[in-house]
Amino acid sequence: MGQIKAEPFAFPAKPEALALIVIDMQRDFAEPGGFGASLGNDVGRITKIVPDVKRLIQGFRDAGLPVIHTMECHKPDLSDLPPAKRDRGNPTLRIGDVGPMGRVLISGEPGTAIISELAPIDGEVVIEKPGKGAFYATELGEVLKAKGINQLVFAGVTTEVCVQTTMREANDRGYECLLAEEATESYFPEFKAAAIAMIRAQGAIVGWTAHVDDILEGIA
Ligand code: TIU
Repeated sequence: MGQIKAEPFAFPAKPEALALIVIDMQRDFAEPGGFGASLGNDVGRITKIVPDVKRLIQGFRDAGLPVIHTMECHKPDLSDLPPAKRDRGNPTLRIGDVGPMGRVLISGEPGTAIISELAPIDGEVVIEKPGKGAFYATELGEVLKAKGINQLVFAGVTTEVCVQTTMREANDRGYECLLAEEATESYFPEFKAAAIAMIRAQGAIVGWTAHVDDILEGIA
């Protein structure tokens, strides 16, 4: 492993320091009846990336590199859900309400689970996060430090919300960040395109972006 072909220039991958973070590939964002759909979004856009996310995860597993999963969710008593978050967005179902897949975005509920095709395997870390960013109010920073990780490849949803927020948090904490373009998606194609452009602008101001094929070739 060495360089991964990327934009705006090659990503200097270090095998001992690299992990994959798969953000919020949960039923609540990808299936009808969940939180994403309740906000009025076309969740079919999210399911289309599943094959690319799956082969990226498999590539990291095959290379013996860590795969870390995140889930946006809250405690059943909603004590980690600020009213400002619960009240916003005018969804038909609010976080904590009972929907067709159980209580929306609540830890342990069926709709909160990672979709079955991308389920974590034994030994993989799963971070439950109450915010859009995966570092806020979670153990992610300590987990990465313990593993000696300082380079992160990102996949998951949505590109401009939880993925970009987490990349920005990671960038400020000193991690080198690479976004896998076909393994992330937004409900809004123009937002995905804009997020990719702004991440890699100004000489990788937030990080790099790369195609899944080039990442898999680089870590093989
Ligand atoms: N609504 C939306 O685009 N995203 C979220 O609420 N969460 C994540 O991005 N995971």
